[in-house]
Amino acid sequence: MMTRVFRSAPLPPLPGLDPDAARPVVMGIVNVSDDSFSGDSLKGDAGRAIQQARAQVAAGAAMVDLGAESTRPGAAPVSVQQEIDRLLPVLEGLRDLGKPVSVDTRHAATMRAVAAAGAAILNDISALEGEGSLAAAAASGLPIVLMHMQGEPGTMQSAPQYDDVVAEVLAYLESRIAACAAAGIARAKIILDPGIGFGKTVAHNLALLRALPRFHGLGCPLLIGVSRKSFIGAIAHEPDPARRLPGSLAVALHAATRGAAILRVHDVPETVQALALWHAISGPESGGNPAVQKS
Ligand code: 9MG
Repeated sequence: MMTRVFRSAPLPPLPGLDPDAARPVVMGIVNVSDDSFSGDSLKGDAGRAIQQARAQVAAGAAMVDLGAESTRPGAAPVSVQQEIDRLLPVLEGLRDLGKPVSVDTRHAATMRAVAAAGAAILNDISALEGEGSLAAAAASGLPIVLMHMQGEPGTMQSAPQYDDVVAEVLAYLESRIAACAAAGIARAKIILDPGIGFGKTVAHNLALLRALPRFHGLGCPLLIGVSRKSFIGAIAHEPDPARRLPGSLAVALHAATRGAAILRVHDVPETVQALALWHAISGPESGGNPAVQKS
């Protein structure tokens, strides 16, 4: 019998985080954009964002991801200055959080500003393809999330097309790791994300989720974001993103079983509880390694 081990590479060292944790860690989403697909926008209210991040950590989030630009198709554009103006007061208010604060941005100027203000991770849905982003990220010295996206947020869902979605996303991420290496960013600083829902049909998303073990071959930990996304709504016939928690948990546990290191979620306490049960049943104490599957 062949044993395939689906194991994530260790996370980059981050304050308050065990890089070899036996279960995925939860990244809580804190949205300070004007709108968001999931209905969780705090509309630039720094006080509420700080409160929400603290509540997420109290509920078991190992880190939070702060974003000020909506990626919802049709969302109003935000200038780089507006983005920085929304992010900095929140980062300032979270200096004593005790957990890493990731910032979701595609802009080099924002990367520089948030790195100076205490961000611990840069999460870029455009995988540092923006002008100056590779250099800004390298200069920050911070761990980076490189995500795959086909097209631009405004139009990415109009007609996504691939010959082989898994092969193409793998090749793209490998090419961005190489671009990072050329810019002086070591593989050990990189976290990879196949970009579920970013320029993908339902079938593309499902193919990528089935193929998650193949992404470990790239030698970096995996971040998976599926929380409340529209493919869950499409499969579950649930148009309201706020009512997609059951489907989000099902997919999160699928990703956990396949070695995801970070799960980016809206519903922190619920995901933490689901993972605790998953871990109690299948974790190392059970005699079975959750990251090992027999075939
Ligand atoms: C900002 N953002 C929204 N969805 C995301 C996802 O799935 N992954 C990452 N890395 N960022 C996301």
